Amino acid sequence: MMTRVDVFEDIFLVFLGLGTLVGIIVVSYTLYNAYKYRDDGTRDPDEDLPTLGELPTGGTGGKKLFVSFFLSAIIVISLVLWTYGMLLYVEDGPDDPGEDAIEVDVEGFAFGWSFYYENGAESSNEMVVPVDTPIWIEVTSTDVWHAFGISDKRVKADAIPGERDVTWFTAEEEGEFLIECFELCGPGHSAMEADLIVLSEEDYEEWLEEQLTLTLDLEDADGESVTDADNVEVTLSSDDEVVATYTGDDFEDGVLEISVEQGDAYTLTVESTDGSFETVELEDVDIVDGPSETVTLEEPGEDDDNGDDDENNDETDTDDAGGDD
Ligand SMILES: [Cu+2]
Repeated sequence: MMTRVDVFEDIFLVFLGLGTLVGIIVVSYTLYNAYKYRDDGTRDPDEDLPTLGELPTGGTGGKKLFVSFFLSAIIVISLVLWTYGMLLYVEDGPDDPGEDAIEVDVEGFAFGWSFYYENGAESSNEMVVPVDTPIWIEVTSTDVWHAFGISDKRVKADAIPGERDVTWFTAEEEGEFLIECFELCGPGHSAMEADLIVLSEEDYEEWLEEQLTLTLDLEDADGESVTDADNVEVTLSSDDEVVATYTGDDFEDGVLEISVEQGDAYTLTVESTDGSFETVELEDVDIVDGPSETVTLEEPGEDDDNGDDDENNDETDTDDAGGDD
């Protein structure tokens, strides 16, 4: 499969090669004639030499002129057609949209980038993609004009509020590459960078799964970790429909890992099976970028005195700096 990098490399090499060739021919022919018609002091003073500004007349009917014009035309026209064909390929991408192609929505903001994946996962300032897979990106902005670019992959797309610029690229090797903003957008422009992280197919799947996993930690009223979760029942629901339930057995050392198929905002309920603590309900828990939550279990009755207090205490999102919309 031909990547964008291959296309632009080819165009560059062909133009460089032809330019060099034409340059060599023109300069050599000029030097040759300069030497051939040099003034070596043996000229007949009566010879009819042209004077400065005089146009040549007669001769071979402009044969040389015609040949050079014809050759130039062939070269220029074939270059235009060939380059145009290559750029059409860059526009359309490989087998649009391609079976295993991946779509990522890119959102620029002053001053950074957010990435949204098909299964609802999200990441900020790091774009994670699998190797050897066509990646289609849809780029937009939430505030002012930006331009999304990955020089290494020859990618550039406008990021304009209300508009979506679609383009693609394929990463041929694993590694980290620099994403930059290419539109002067404000005082933070030059630092408006993100990482393109290219992983193997398996590592990419694993990363996606991690994004859609919530780590739930329990602690008691004193802030001590609860390791014995036998009497705990956790319910995950979305739009009032129960997605999954977990019991004490699903905890490991007091920590529960909840994985979902689709990244979204979920409601999380932590209940006691024996009434030893108050039920805790967390609403709008975003499982999109590998968040973690710590839930404080209060003994029943305590709640009456400081009811408003614990609602705020319950939610500690350690992994989601700036991720809230
Ligand atoms: Cu910018």
